[in-house]
Amino acid sequence: MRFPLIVLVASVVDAASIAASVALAPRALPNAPDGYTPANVSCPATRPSIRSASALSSNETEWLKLRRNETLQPMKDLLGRLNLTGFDATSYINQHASNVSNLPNIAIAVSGGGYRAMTNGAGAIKAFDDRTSGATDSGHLGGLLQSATYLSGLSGGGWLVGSVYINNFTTISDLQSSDRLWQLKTSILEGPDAKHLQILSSAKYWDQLVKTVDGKKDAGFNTSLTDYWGRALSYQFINSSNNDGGPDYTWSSIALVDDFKRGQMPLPILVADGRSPGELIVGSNSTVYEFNPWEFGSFDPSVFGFAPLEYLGSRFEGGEVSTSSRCVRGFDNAGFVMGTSSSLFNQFLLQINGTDIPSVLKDAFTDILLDLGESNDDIAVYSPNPFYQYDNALESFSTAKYLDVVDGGEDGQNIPLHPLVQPNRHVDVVFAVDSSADTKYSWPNGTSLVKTYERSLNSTGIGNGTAFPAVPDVNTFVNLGLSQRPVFFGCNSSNLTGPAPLVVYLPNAPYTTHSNTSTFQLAYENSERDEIITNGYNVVTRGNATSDSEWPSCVGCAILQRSMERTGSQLPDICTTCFQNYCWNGTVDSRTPPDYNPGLLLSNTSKSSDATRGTLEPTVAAVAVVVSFFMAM
Ligand SMILES: *[C@@H]1O[C@H](CO)[C@@H](O)[C@H](O)[C@H]1NC(C)=O
Ligand SMILES: *[C@@H]1O[C@H](CO)[C@@H](O)[C@H](O)[C@H]1NC(C)=O
Ligand SMILES: *[C@@H]1O[C@H](CO)[C@@H](O)[C@H](O)[C@H]1NC(C)=O
Ligand SMILES: *[C@@H]1O[C@H](CO)[C@@H](O)[C@H](O)[C@H]1NC(C)=O
Ligand SMILES: *[C@@H]1O[C@H](CO)[C@@H](O)[C@H](O)[C@H]1NC(C)=O
Ligand SMILES: *[C@@H]1O[C@H](CO)[C@@H](O)[C@H](O)[C@H]1NC(C)=O
Ligand SMILES: *[C@@H]1O[C@H](CO)[C@@H](O)[C@H](O)[C@H]1NC(C)=O
Ligand SMILES: *[C@@H]1O[C@H](CO)[C@@H](O)[C@H](O)[C@H]1NC(C)=O
Ligand SMILES: *[C@@H]1O[C@H](CO)[C@@H](O)[C@H](O)[C@H]1NC(C)=O
Ligand SMILES: *[C@@H]1O[C@H](CO)[C@@H](O)[C@H](O)[C@H]1NC(C)=O
Ligand SMILES: *[C@@H]1O[C@H](CO)[C@@H](O)[C@H](O)[C@H]1NC(C)=O
Ligand SMILES: CC(=O)N[C@H]1CO[C@H](CO)[C@@H](O)[C@@H]1O
Repeated sequence: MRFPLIVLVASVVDAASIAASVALAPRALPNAPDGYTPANVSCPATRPSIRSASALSSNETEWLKLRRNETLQPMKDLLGRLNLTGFDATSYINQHASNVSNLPNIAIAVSGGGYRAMTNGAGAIKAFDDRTSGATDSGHLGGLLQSATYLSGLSGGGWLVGSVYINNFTTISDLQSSDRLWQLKTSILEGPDAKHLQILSSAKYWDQLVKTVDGKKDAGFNTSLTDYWGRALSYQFINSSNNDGGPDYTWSSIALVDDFKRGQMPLPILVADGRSPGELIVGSNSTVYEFNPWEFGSFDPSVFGFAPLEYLGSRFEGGEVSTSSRCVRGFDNAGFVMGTSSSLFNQFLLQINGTDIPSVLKDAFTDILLDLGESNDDIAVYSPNPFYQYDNALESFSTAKYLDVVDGGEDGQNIPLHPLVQPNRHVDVVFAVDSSADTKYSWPNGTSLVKTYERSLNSTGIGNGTAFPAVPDVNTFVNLGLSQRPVFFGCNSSNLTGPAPLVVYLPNAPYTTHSNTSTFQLAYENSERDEIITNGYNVVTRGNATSDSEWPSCVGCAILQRSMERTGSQLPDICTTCFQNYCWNGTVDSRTPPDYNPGLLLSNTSKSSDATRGTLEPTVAAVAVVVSFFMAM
């Protein structure tokens, strides 16, 4: 009953603000009871409770039946387009459709890295989306998104996933042509481009923003910098018709959208890390949390439980909301969830001494850091802790009154692979888009994969039964060019320590533009934004197969490998060449490489090497504004 009512409310809101209407209709749903402020509501008949992470939720299990079926036609179409000579995609899929679990189970993961990651990742999603004009032409990869079961994002990659899902599974092209969303010309610290929209001045923006957070604070909830950060992000990523950053949009409302309920889009998952009290640097033994549309929680042994996302903020004790308590809704604000996954302000602060900025600013920042550190105010506070006195959780988690949750990349696993290597999810292949800034000039060097691999080695501890393909050290990545072109890891499933997906590593590289902007560059002209998106398109398609005409076929081989192994089928002939060219074969070269500073890979007319993107100029401006923001508080 609730769903139709909500739709009604949404359309009333829309009608009231037709003047501000744009091409993108607002979705998921503005269904929070009191805007940004979490509010008491009556508990549903089945009171919300914490469940063990030993299985998938019944919600996900039921939904997967629909989704896996929905991927079959897109997969036939995609594989049919990938020039897999001698392979009949339709008959293979039809032959196994009665047992869908035999067919490929595809996931896509988009890494963190601020706006660089959002835009480079957007290029990947644009290329994978069969709704993008031209994306189903020969040499392209459109339809991979429609074939995927899961889409995970973290930090800047989470902004991308959030922008798509909160706005009704919109396309990247529509986000690019929107006059309200993804407007990065003015930095988030100034707010939406007032001159352009004539709606909101910076002062008004900050006023609105602070008031909404005050509402949460006044209602008795702990707030932190992440609340402000998440509110600010929302003005760029949520197309609320009131131009108020959609304070009433929840992440859990994604589960209520009709197309999602019918399994017509992949399952979106955002990742964040846990940080122990008093800890400043997140170790690789951190707890990795996920937000899916139904739940918040972790498969890690430290928590090993999931809370119903819609009722986060309720007072759980021992896994139950006591009959004397009311339930709370509206805590899982969509911007707050995106902000949690990207609470990079503390990373930012931690790196301040390594930058060239004037010492005056450094000192100011160090003071702020001390203040924030002392009150633990530089993280997202999840209070009350849903895992309070929850039996499965470790004592340090089950006794905490609140959880500290931080940017999903802080443990070094900057690609959100954790949800996708859970054995219960049975993922066959992950397309892992890496926009990390590992090297001096802000290119990836495989660090993220190394971290995830290392974590999996402690299978009885923090790895908790997960497996991951072997990957080489970061020096090898650079020396062998494995961070400059796609590489497959885990091609040979018999060389794994347990069931694990084949990983198609897609590192950011300069195909048509230098897409290595600083993580802390906060303002982008639309032209620069769009060039990086196009570059990302070229990264995953290898320049629409101009760098290697066999690349599309090789993507097909990666998709099919695990499935054909299960069904005892023979891979198409071309896969032999593909695996020779793209599978890492165990070779290492661990010598320290020279600085990695590649020139453009596709254009011969353009300037040679342009390292300026890696310098810290934009940071100075950003820091100055951030300082004034902190000072103003
Ligand atoms: C959301 O998108 C779907 C598919 O494009 C469309 O049918 C539906 O009308 C859209 N919903 C809203 C509220 O715009
Ligand atoms: C999730 O599953 C539970 C139990 O089956 C059900 O009560 C609930 O409505 C489901 N949630 C959503 C959003 O569909
Ligand atoms: C599977 O998906 C197809 C295409 O969307 C649909 O027609 C069919 O009813 C679905 N089957 C099941 C069992 O859901
Ligand atoms: C398809 O593959 C064949 C053999 O591998 C090759 O000769 C042909 O050029 C490819 N076609 C396209 C459109 O890439
Ligand atoms: C992670 O390791 C650090 C340092 O060894 C330790 O202090 C901390 O308790 C560990 N955390 C967990 C959750 O095991
Ligand atoms: C930066 O360095 C100074 C001097 O070494 C130190 O006092 C300060 O705590 C450092 N600040 C940060 C943010 O690490
Ligand atoms: C790789 O990246 C890490 C940071 O993620 C950095 O510390 C290391 O120096 C880099 N190494 C190379 C060879 O690029
Ligand atoms: C494995 O994980 C456990 C629990 O998190 C920890 O106590 C142990 O030190 C870890 N072992 C290694 C080799 O990292
Ligand atoms: C690949 O196709 C996309 C989308 O049509 C286009 O923007 C891009 O320029 C193409 N890349 C190359 C190298 O032609
Ligand atoms: C393994 O790959 C390296 C390059 O990465 C290549 O030089 C070597 O010949 C390959 N070895 C085999 C056995 O294919
Ligand atoms: C095979 O597994 C071993 C042991 O985990 C590892 O050292 C090696 O690099 C793996 N080879 C490949 C090609 O993944
Ligand atoms: C496979 C595996 O090791 N699973 C463990 C994960 O952690 C929980 C909680 O500690 C254990 O109960 C599982 O056995």
